[in-house]
Amino acid sequence: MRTFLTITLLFLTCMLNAQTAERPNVLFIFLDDFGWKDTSYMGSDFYETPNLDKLASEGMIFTDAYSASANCAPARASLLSGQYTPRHEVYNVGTGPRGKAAHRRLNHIPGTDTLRPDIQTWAHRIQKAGYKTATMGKWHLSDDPKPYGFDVNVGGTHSGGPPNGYYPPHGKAPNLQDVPKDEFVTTTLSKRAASFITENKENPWFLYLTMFAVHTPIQAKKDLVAKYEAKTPGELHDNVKMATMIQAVDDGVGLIVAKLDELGLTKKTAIVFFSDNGGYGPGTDMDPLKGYKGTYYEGGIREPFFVKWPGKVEAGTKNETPIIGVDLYPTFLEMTGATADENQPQDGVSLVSSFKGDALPERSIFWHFPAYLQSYGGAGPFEQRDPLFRSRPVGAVRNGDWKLLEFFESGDLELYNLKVDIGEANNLAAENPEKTKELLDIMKSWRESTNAPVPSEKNPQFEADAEKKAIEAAIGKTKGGGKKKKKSQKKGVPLSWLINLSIRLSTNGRQ
Ligand SMILES: [Ca+2]
Repeated sequence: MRTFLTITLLFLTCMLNAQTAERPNVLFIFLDDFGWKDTSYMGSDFYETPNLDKLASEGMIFTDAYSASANCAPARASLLSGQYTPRHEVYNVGTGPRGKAAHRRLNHIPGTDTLRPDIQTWAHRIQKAGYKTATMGKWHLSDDPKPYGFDVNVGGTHSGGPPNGYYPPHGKAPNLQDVPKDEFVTTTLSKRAASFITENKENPWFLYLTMFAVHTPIQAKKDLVAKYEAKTPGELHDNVKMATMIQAVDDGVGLIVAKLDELGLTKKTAIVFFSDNGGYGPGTDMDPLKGYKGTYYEGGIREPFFVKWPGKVEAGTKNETPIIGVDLYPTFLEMTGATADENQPQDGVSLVSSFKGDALPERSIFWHFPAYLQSYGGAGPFEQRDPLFRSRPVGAVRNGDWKLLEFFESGDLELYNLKVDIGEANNLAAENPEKTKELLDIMKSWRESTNAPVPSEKNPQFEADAEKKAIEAAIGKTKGGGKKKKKSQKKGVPLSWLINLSIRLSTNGRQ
């Protein structure tokens, strides 16, 4: 009997060791405000990303990967919790109303600016499974990321970025002291990442490399400026400062990849690449996608995404399945052999089967933004619904090739078939009422199931005439030209956009 028990125990230990040996290290490169076309492999004609291009070619590229939100904090709260916005209630950056009060028709839903500490993040679960966990760069969800499952924190605070931009001093940002005075923070974070990997080469690790790049300030890495000033501008991209910021990311990735090679960890390390929301409108361009950071058109939420996982993901593969930020929670758990907290709702599905080429179960994916985001100025207003706001309160759903947006101020609906209209130019809501109703019903029942609050209280400070005048003034400015225009703006303001806007303005203040 004793012999039998010993053999059984030995067998179980071997099984466990085999499983542990298979568990990959995970390097999760998460950029800030990095657009869908901002790498060479996705089609930039000006930015240079040879290291990212190589990694992408060694794994699977997802073409229809979405953030769960069009701006920073809610996207990150969804990423870390695996939950859509109505569950964690981080709806916007800050809880105050954004944009002019006289132009907002409804009271927004403030939500919270802090990820609830009782939410178990994937970092908690992965840490519990025996991994050493680190976050390096932007955190944005509380004062200190460490209670959210991280052993190591470099630079993470509640703030959206380091206090003085990309060059030091970095104020009180943890572990970003003693930085050489001319060192770009992207480089500093990459070096810290390489050190962390070296220190943990004998044990499994998960590194959340949440770069500050390429969020504003759009600030050049000085030693790269001359190179891009001498380069012929692209049709799509031509921003020299942005190009230097992107190369800094790519050079940093190169440095980390070289360290993995040197330590013999390349085959044991999975690399996942993603961004928190669309590119910054005045700085880059997602053409042919409409919109940019802050809008719920594709340019604001569709992101570059790839996974390289040696031995598990076939190199040179592409996947067109729609996936979304909340999927990464169960994905990371499955990759690392960590377990879920059964009592915590999860909105995503694990992508590991799709990494092998299997189809995911059919489903819809959702966005819920019951708030306002004011316009930038400097970017094309016709990539927004009106020139005053990148987004007014809106809900959206994607199901198969179809996407529906519902604007809560007016009840207006926009239906697009992304397969034939990736630029969301032709609103089919009136033409296809059956599909519109089908998607609206799906979205409404999802909202019920997540207790999603829909703004309905009128804003007493709203002034219909002030709004109308501001819109007309903004359109006038656009017609007059002025600033250098992006590729999509060079086409001019589409007549259909002006007609739709004037129809909507004529119903001003009715609701
Ligand atoms: Ca962002």
